Amino acid sequence: MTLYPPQVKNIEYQIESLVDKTRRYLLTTLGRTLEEATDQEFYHAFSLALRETIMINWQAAAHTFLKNDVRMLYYISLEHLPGKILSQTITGLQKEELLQKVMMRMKRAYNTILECERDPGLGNGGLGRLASCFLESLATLQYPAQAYGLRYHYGIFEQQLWDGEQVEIPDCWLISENPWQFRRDLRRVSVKFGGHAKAKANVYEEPSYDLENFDEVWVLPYDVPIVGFQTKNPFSVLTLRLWSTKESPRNFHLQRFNAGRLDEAAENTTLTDVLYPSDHHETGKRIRLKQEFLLVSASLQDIIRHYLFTHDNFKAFPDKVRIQINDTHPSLVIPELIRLLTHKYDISWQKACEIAESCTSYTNHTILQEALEEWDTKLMQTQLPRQYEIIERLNANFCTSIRKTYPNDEAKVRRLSIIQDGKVRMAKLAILGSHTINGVAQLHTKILKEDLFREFYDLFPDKFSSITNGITQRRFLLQCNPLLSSWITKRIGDGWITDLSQISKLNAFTHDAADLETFLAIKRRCKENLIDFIQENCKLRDQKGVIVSPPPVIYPDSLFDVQIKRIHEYKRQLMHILHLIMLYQEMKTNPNHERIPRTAIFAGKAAAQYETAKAIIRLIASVAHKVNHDEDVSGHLRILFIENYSVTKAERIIPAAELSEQISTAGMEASGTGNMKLALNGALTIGTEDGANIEMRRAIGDANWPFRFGCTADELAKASYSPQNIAKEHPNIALALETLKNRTFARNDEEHFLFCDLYNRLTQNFDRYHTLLDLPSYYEAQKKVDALYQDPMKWASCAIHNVACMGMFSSDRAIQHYSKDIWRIQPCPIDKDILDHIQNAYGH
Ligand code: 26V
Repeated sequence: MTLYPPQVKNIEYQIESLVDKTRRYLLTTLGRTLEEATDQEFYHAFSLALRETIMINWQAAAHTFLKNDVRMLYYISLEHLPGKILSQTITGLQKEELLQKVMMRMKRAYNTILECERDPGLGNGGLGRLASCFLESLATLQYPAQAYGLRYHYGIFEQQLWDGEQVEIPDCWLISENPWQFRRDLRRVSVKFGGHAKAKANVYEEPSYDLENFDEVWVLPYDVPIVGFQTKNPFSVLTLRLWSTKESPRNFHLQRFNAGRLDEAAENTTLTDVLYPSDHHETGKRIRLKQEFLLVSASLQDIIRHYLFTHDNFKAFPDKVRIQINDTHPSLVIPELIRLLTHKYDISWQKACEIAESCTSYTNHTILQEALEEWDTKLMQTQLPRQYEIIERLNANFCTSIRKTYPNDEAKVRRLSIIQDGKVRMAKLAILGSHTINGVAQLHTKILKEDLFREFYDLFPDKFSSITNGITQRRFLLQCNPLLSSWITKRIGDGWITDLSQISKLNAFTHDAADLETFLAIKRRCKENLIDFIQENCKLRDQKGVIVSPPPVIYPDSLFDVQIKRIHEYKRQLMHILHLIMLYQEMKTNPNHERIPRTAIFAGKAAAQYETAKAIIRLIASVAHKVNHDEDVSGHLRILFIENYSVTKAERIIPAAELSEQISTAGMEASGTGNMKLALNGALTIGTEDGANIEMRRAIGDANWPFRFGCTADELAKASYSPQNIAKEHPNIALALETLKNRTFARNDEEHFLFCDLYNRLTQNFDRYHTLLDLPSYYEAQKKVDALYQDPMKWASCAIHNVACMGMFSSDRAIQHYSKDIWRIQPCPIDKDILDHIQNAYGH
């Protein structure tokens, strides 16, 4: 009997079957009856029941990759932000309606149950979310791939605002048992730290290193299923394998404990405890280095084990394995792979270097100097003596080759050297050791080639490539915005879900009044939904964190002006709030003003030690407090800061956004991906010429990109300006700046001190973010926002046009580009015989 295409059992049967399974899991796994089960327990049992649906395809996909002996992609990343796994699974299976019926029958509220899952906050921001969009696209496009990461016990902190001050609360996402993780005891590996590297010769008489007196750590993987969207083929399921040192009792050092060295005793059990704030400057973090190596070493052992399952030598290894290094964090893959090949598998140094280069490629995600990773040589020598020896040797050979090409230019050798001033420069290691380095938007890649890594580009021009980021339209339109999605599908069919280029067909619907009105009505509904969410979930806290007051009343007719992203000086939330102060003053001084009503919505976390970013949050909160309590502007201006931004919060806010703030200093935002998510949901962008904004503008066309402002990166490179002159020429800017000093918003001495510091950063010292230089043109662009918003039909037409031009910003396009040009991998749909076989043996 062939079960493919899957038997379409009638809906009623499917509902009953899930109801049945959920009940059974409630009883057999949780020991509860349906009537007494809490929502959390119900969520758990329901997830276990739904999980059954994907297990067969998960196994079948893995077996298919093995049977076909395909080239596999391994995406290694210290960060992953997948969002809720249950919602992703439901979207992939396209079972939303059915599952709503199941829950209705079991008397549970669908959204409440979905909310029970905690977001795995295993990342800081853009880089982690990109990894998750990519994995979802890889699964949907049925590529043979697997991702690796760490299972941090505490993900990114939970952010609360206590009377405007960010407070970090530990993120205990594992507090209830997680039904979407599979502990794989069989795949446990050991990773070695410290000790002494003892040189010995390998079979080629080359140096290789034994390790003595090392510290051994056991690492256990937990697998998370990532379900691809079901197309004409059976849906694929890929694995996100997360390593943990927590659950291996052998990692605890009893001898150290008995000697009273408690911290040391527990160090290895706690290695994967916390996510580091990689978006903030940090030096000399021993545990972070151990985390990076742990991820690299465990993943490589796993990759090699997988390869050796179907091979008995390494000849085919460079053909079968592709490893993507997500930023430099996993770049120790290069020395560790060389070490394993030369030491454990008797491959010559030369050959091992070639294999490592063929297999690895590296994505750079930031050009900020202070963000480039470097490790103290001493620390690396102590923790990873063998890998350090290999890096030294790689570097020595590299320096020799530079000297050959550029004799008598020792300064150049120093600049290119991987080891410089007692530090290992990880980006240089990644460029040298891998076959491709890519930037994440065109401008970003240009800066990499012409500026940051210019001398590497001179040496290896063919290694550089540009692939603009993308986002998955399944999560960030289909799933989060059902109203807009179904309107789009009604208009152009559902092809856009798996081929976003088809969204261009929407261009035919930018003129008809009925369409424009429908679009406006949908946006309005989305805004009302967000207002309901805010009223319910965004109550304000006092200085002790106690909830004391409801959020302000928000008017659905006002323009929803949204800036949602990490708080960083280069992203210029400070410029945004200065503009709101200017608006406030304008409204106060001129009661007959004609400014449109606005609701400004901020969300985003500041790194815990990033004082300036925290001061910016404080300023936003204080301005919000004053403005929201001022009767004179009520109905015209509201300012909100939504706590604890996350993937799930993004899904709530994005559909309601009308104006998307993408206002970074030109040249500083590598790409941005929130810009794409907001535009895809019908927000218009007010933006600088930075990152992917530039490509979005080109795709959309200048006529429908009306709010461009600010200096370009080239202009900024030459710019010099005097903040004092800007203040003189623009009295409204001067007045807004004054409020930072004159206690207009500061509610106590501490705030006064912090806001004065912000004032000084903008005016006294050289502001590397050029905030005041761009403020006048930002102000003018915001005036254009007002003008266009007063003509809703025109606004709607422009917004639909923006949505229609977002086709190329799907992560499907990005993944196809990586697959073709960097990884050279082919899709590998599930083998029907394998699927049948597993289904016959295990299906019902
Ligand atoms: C790191 C650091 C560390 C030192 C202090 C300043 C600083 C600022 C930023 C970062 C960024 C860390 C890497 C990252 O998340 N990059 C983001 O990657 C996204 C995906 O490619 C991209 O869309 C964002 O523009 C980029 O900021």
